[in-house]
Amino acid sequence: MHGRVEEARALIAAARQVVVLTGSGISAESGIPTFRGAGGLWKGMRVEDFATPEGFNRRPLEVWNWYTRRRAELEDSRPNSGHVALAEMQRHVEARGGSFVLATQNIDGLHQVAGSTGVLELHGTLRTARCQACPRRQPMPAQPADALPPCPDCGAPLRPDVVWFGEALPEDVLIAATDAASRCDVFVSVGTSAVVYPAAGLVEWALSAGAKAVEVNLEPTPISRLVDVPLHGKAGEILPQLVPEPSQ
Ligand code: BJW
Ligand code: ZN
Repeated sequence: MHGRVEEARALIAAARQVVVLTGSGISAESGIPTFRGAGGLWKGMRVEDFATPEGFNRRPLEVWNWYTRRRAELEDSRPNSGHVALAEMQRHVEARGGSFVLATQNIDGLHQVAGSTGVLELHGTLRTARCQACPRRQPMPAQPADALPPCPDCGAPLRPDVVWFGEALPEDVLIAATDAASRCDVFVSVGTSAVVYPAAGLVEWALSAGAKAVEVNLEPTPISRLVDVPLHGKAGEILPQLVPEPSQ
């Protein structure tokens, strides 16, 4: 494992363009549950009820309040050493004139709190709600509601500003992530089961453009056999070891 960590660090230290894709595993050490697997957010729940537009249309208030509860839990969450390492990695790559793009499937905003900039939020954000009818966005409340709040501009009901199954990802964000993946030298996948598309396809864009790929995940995933350097362990322990030394 040690040698493989060195190998990954050397790839990142030499890269001109680095793309990192993160998933819920990077926030697990901040106390935010992942989705799948034992102890996951969806354990005992039907995904179709809470993560699809149909589920929201069937039981809007129940889904809305599931998100207000998650918003409230975020108040006590802080970035962990994995988030901090990625912010440092960005500063390092940019300081030597390279480009660094961080695309995340997470809606918790912890990368930005840790200091990452230009983060591409592929699945939206828990920090805002949006109107179902007009462009209005406003802070997502952390208190449960008795009725779905109306949009102050047009009166239509608000919804969480996230991307559910069957919905398109924000077009500009997806284009930016795909472009960056297709141009990078090194692609790093962190804390994701790599099963949800189109995010899970970004590594394939990178590999087919000739990039080297690194995976940091607690357990093997469908992309483990595709990547050059699979690293299995906690993101909060491995990522700090991948940040190049200041002189590198
Ligand atoms: C650690 C760790 C530690 C733990 N350190 N690691 C058939 C084939 C292909 C695609 C499809 C298909 N049928 C349908 C589709 C499309 C569908 C899809 O991909 N489905 C698959 C599941 C089959 N995709 C979509 O619908 C997307 N939209 C789309 O395709 O639109 C097309 C379209 C175009 C034009 C018009 C209309 C439509 C949208 C996907 C949206 C996903 N949304 C969610 C919910 C967001 C809001 C919320 O948070 O509530 O996003 S679902 C959920 O999964 C969430 C996550 O971002 C996403 C990914 O999960 P993630 O982050 O990977 O979490 P886990 O739990 O799965 O994995 C965590 C990993 O971390 C594990 O491996 C652990 O081991 C590891 N770990 N601790 C390191 N300390
Ligand atoms: Zn509105």
